[in-house]
Amino acid sequence: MESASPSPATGLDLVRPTAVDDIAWLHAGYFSDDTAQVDPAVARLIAAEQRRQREAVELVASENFVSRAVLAAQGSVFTNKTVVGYPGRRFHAGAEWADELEKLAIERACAAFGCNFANVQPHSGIQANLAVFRALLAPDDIVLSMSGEAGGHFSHGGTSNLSGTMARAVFYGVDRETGLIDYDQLRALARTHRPKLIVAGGAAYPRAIDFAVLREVADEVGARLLVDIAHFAGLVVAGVHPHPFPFADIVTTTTYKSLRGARGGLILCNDAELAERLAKAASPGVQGSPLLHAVAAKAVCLGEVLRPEFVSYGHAVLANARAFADELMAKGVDVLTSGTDTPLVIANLKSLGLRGQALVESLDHAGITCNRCEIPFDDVDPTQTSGLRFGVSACTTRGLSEQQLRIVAGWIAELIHGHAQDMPAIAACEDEIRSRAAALMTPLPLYAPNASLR
Ligand code: DSN
Repeated sequence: MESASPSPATGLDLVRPTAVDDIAWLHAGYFSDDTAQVDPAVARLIAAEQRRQREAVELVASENFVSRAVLAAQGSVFTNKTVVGYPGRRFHAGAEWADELEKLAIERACAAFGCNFANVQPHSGIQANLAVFRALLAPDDIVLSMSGEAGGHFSHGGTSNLSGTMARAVFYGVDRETGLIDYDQLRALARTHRPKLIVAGGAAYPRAIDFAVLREVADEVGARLLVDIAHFAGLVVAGVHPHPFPFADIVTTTTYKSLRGARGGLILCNDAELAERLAKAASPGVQGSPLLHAVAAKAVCLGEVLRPEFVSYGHAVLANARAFADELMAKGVDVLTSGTDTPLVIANLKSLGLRGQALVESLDHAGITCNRCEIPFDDVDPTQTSGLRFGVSACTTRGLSEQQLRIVAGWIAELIHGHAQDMPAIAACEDEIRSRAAALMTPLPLYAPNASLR
């Protein structure tokens, strides 16, 4: 008689409840404890940064305060998922929710910017610009971009950046008197150099750009037009700044400045063939797996910018920037172009003989954060500069009004003039302004101090 054969191994006999404590390679609380419980050293730094953000007048132009929902999406389990490729054509399996997520972010980006195609994968604005360069240019091609001292960005062909090796850059600038783009020079350079790509936008140009003129020049010389709207994307969405479409072939932006979202970049266009080239250039061209947690946060941000409150925000940012610029000028501080059409305000310290970097440090001591910036025709070492760049996107999110920004501009002017006059008690002045800044900012809305951000 044959013996009974053993039942096939299903593995189910191995199923048993397992506690984290039973897994030797996981520390206690691996799936449950937050940073404060697991890593007090990092938690202390997060708490300190949170306090700094609450108390300082945040005027760094490339910053903002994301919503709690964006912050939570950024910290979501999508950080665990790896995909390469695009929705419906991924290299890794298990991508169904990642696909849904990315499609949602794309749909919202297209709705926000009124375009047909959006790539939401770039890790940053620079990755977005590198993808455009990779898609359109060969190393011997000419790209015509705004110079850094005129307010352009180094990822538009600057020698310090990879983009500078991807094409030969020729730079246009601004008019010495008005500080506005010198469109005649731009046209003449385009005719001479026949660029394959013309780039507009940047990091420190405060005025609206004449996109129609750029389109005309691009058409005349057979170039594509890229507009990098990183600093004023939020104003475009809110309808308080001229729209780069339909003039631009491609628009790039970061998502964390006036757009008030997660850190990252977007590439936008209207042409299917171009969109496909840009997709390949973005991934695998210049990056691999997208940061899906950032894509999740971008999706939330792009949902927020479609809400009516965001239109109010755009109006408030522009009004605040203009009030801030007006007050600086009223208090004797030169402002480039005598105003702004964006969240940016650039102070020109040249006539006062001051250096931007020294003022950045002094203002930081005084609880007001900003950064130095080159100004057109600056002859000062770029690590020092004659300019200060301010942006009001972040403090507008916290609720600062035009009147309050005028007060802040007055404090800044006080400190600038103190330096210009070699005021002996400058440290006391910084301390005094710091306490005023904290008194102004601390009561304003921000994440609850005890919220689980750690
Ligand atoms: N591009 C840098 C800036 O404008 O500050 C970082 O976003």
